[in-house]
Amino acid sequence: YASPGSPDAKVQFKPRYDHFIGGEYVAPSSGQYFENPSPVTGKAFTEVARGNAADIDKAVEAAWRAFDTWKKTTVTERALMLNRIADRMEENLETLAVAETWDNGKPIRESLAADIPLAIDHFRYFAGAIRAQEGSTGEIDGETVAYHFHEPLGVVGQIIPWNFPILMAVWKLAPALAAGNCVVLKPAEQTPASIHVLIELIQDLIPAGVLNIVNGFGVEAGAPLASHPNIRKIAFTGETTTGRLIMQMASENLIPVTLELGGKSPNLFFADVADQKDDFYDKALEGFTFFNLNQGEVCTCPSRALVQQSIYDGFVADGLERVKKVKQGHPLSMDTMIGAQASNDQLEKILSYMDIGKQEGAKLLIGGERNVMEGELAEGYYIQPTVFEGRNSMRIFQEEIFGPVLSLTSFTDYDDAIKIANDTLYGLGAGVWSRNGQQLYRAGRDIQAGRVWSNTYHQYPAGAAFGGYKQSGIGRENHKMMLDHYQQTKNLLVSYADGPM
Ligand code: TXE
Repeated sequence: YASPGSPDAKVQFKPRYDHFIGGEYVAPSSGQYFENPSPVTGKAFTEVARGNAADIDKAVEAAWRAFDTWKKTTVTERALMLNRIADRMEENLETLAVAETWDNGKPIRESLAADIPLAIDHFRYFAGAIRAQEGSTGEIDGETVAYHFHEPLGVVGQIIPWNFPILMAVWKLAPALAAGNCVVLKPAEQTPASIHVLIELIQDLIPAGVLNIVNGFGVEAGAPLASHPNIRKIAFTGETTTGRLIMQMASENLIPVTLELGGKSPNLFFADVADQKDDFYDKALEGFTFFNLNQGEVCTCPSRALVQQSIYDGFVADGLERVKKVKQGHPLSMDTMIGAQASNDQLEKILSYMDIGKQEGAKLLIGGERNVMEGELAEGYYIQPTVFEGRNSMRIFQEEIFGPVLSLTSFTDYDDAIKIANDTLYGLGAGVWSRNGQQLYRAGRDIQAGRVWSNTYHQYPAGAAFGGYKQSGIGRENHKMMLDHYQQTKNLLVSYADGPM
C-alpha cells in the first residue's frame, strides 16, 4: 500500500482535525493544536485539537441534549445503526486499515485481518446482543409483581489507549451505544487521527451528539472527563497507575468504572508439547513468537514464556529460529510481520528495559537493539524482536515493557509452573500449551487471570469475556455481559391488589 501523502494512497489525512461535538467539527476552546507524527516515519502528518475542560463541558452538554431523544429509540433502531456502521466500515476496510497502520505503526496485514474486521464484528455482535436482551418479572406474591427493566446510564465517558486505536474505541462504543447511552470519548494523544477517519466515514449514520470525540492529553482532557460531575460512568484502558487515578476521580462522583489495565502474561509450554514434531508442535512455536504481535504493544502480550525444563533446550532453539523469521519492514508492506512502536516515548521506554535486563544479568538470546531502517523509515520507531533468559524475580519479568521483548525461563513441574505464572501483580491474560486435556483444564483454572488461552493465543472474539484479575483491572469487556456495565436496573414493584397494603 502507498504511504498517505502519495497520490495513490488509500487514505489522505486532513492537515488538521478538530473535536467532534454535537455532530459538528468544533475548534478547541484554547485555539491550540498538537502535532501528530506517524511512527512509520517519525514525521508529523497532521495536527489535532488540544482539548481542555471547557471542551469536555461542551461535549458532555451536547451528549445530554442528544440523550433526550436517543434514550427513546427502540433496540431495533439502535441495532440497525450499529449494523449500518459495520457495513460502512466493511466497505472502507482498506482505508481504515491504512489509516490505522499509519497512525499506530502496526503492520497492515494485522490491521486488515484483525483490527478492523474485529471492530466491524463487534458492532454486529452488540447489535444482535441488545435485541436478544430481555428484562424479567418476578412474582412477589399473588398480587404483587416485580418487573426488571434495563435502562441506559445516560452520558458516559471513555478514555482509550494508542495500541489498538480503532478497536479499543469500538470495544467501548458498541456496547455503550447499543445500551442506549451517549458517549464522550477521548482518544490517546499518540494516535488521534485514525478515529477521525472512521468518524468522517460514519458520521451521517449517527444522530448528532450521540457520539462525541474530544482530543487531547491525559491531564488536560482525560482528567476533566473522568472527573466530570455529569457523566454516569467512566471506562478506561491504559496503564495501571493511571487507572488508579481514574478510580479516585470516579469515587468523587460515585460513578462506576471499568478499568482494563496492564499485564505481564505468562505463556506455559508443558513437556508433552514436544512429544512429536507435528502440526501441533508447530502451532505451539507460533504461540511462542506471538510476543511480537502488534510490536508487543498488547496488554495481553505473552511477555513471559515458561518452558518445562525437560524440553527447554530443544524447544527454545526451535522457538528462536521462528523468531528470526519474524520479518520487520515497512508497516504498509503485506509481508511485514512487525512494524513500528507507537511513539518515541514508547520506543525509549522499551530500550531502557533492554538496558535494565542486561544490567540485572539476564542473558540476551536474540535482538536487544533499536532497528535502524532505511529511506522513509529512517526516523521511525523500530525495535528488534528480543528474547531474554532469566528469573521471574527480575524486573523484566515483573514490569510491563509493552514491546517485542520476551522474558524466558524454565519450570520443573506443574506446581512450579503455576507458582511462577501467578507470581505477578497482574492477571489479564495467559497461555497454556499441552496435549493433555486434564492438565490444560487444571492450569486454566489455577492461573489467576481473566483470560487463559488454551492451545491458542491472541484470539479476541466479541463473544468471549475479557478483563483482568488483580491489578489488571475491574470489570469485563466484550461478551453480552458487557451490557450490564452500561445499564441501570429499573425495578417496578407493582401491587395489583385492591385492599390495604
Ligand atoms: O498510558 P496512559 P501511556 C501501559 C504500557 C505503556 C504505559 C504507558 O505499559 O508503556 O502504559 O502508556 C489517558 N486522567 N499501557 O502513558 O497514561 C491518556 O491520554 C485521565 C497499557 O500512554 O494510561 C490516554 O488516552 N486520562 C495499555 C490513556 O489515558 C489520562 C494501553 C492511556 O494513557 C490521564 C496503553 C489522567 N491523569 C498503555 N493520564 C493496555 N492495558 O492496553 C493519561 N490519560
